[in-house]
Amino acid sequence: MLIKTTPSIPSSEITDEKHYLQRRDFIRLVGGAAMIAGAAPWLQACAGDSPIADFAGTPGPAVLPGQSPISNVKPAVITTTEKLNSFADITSYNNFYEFGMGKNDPQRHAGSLTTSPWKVKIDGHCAKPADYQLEDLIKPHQLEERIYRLRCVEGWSMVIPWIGIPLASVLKAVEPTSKATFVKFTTLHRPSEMMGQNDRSSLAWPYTEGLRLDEAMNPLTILSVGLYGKTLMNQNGAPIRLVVPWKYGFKSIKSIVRIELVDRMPATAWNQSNPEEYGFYSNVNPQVDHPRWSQRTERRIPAVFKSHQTEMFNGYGDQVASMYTGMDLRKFY
Ligand SMILES: Nc1nc2c(c(=O)[nH]1)N[C@H]1C(S)=C(S)[C@@H](COP(=O)(O)O)O[C@H]1N2
Ligand SMILES: [Mo]
Repeated sequence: MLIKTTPSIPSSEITDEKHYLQRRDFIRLVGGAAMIAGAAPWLQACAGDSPIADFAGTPGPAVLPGQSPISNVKPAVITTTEKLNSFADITSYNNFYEFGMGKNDPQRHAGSLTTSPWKVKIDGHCAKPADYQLEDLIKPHQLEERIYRLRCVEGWSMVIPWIGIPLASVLKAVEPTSKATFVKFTTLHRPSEMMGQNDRSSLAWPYTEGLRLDEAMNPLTILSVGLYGKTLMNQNGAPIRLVVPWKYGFKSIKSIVRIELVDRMPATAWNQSNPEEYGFYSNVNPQVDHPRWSQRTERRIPAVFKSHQTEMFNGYGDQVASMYTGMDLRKFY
């Protein structure tokens, strides 16, 4: 599948906030035109194939300790015109059990994690397995901004302007063989810096996740290295994490050190810890309640009440539903 592009806008037109807002309007118009043509209306980038020099994604607050600015980002693929969550929301209300189970624990404790140098091993059923330094993994690929909803299985959600690269480009570079049918992801295991990993009662460490190969290759699936124009804060999964916007948030594994092409469905952290409540697929689905709560609605942070209707596939059905034909949407997977 291709992400459709339209002619590029000179960077001179998009560097300040006023023009940035105009660009958002432009994207909406492009979306309307594409709908008439029958293409996926919302999966539209407004840059050409070449990066826009110095564009860094949606402007955020000044660079904080531990962050670096990002440039040469392909402007947003707009999937939603909903209001973005603030940088403060996105970096203070987190799930990252390696740093504790409270929502504010990751912000308070994740600073202890050393994220540079960082290596990512990509191996398993592929012709060109590699041990990458993070920079070498990212460099050959075009950074893009992706504004996605994130829906946690707990019933809260946010809208986040991620910066990342398509996982498909990274996997193609290692040339998966015909045996590769699933992809397994593993988080760093370093109890000396991730104090939650000393707590054996929460999850089996290191945290692992998995996707079917076609899910991993879907153009919506990205490896994110930043948001709001800067590198990720540790609490969001620095320096590199998965983002799979049509699945519950726990599939979007943080601080990845290994990506393995495998030939069977891998064990995954939440499914292992409680298979009755957390499936492998875990596609966002308002029709299938969690055993302990409804999934019909969600609380959009920072709201206190559940006032948003949860959408099938988190609203990304146009792009992903065809991967699940034959699956009964009323069932738990
Ligand atoms: N390694 C690791 N990855 C993780 C988690 C975790 O505890 N450990 N929590 C998951 C859950 S439940 C959610 S909702 C998202 C939250 O991402 P955010 O904190 O960046 O919003 O990260 C996911 N990735
Ligand atoms: Mo979550």
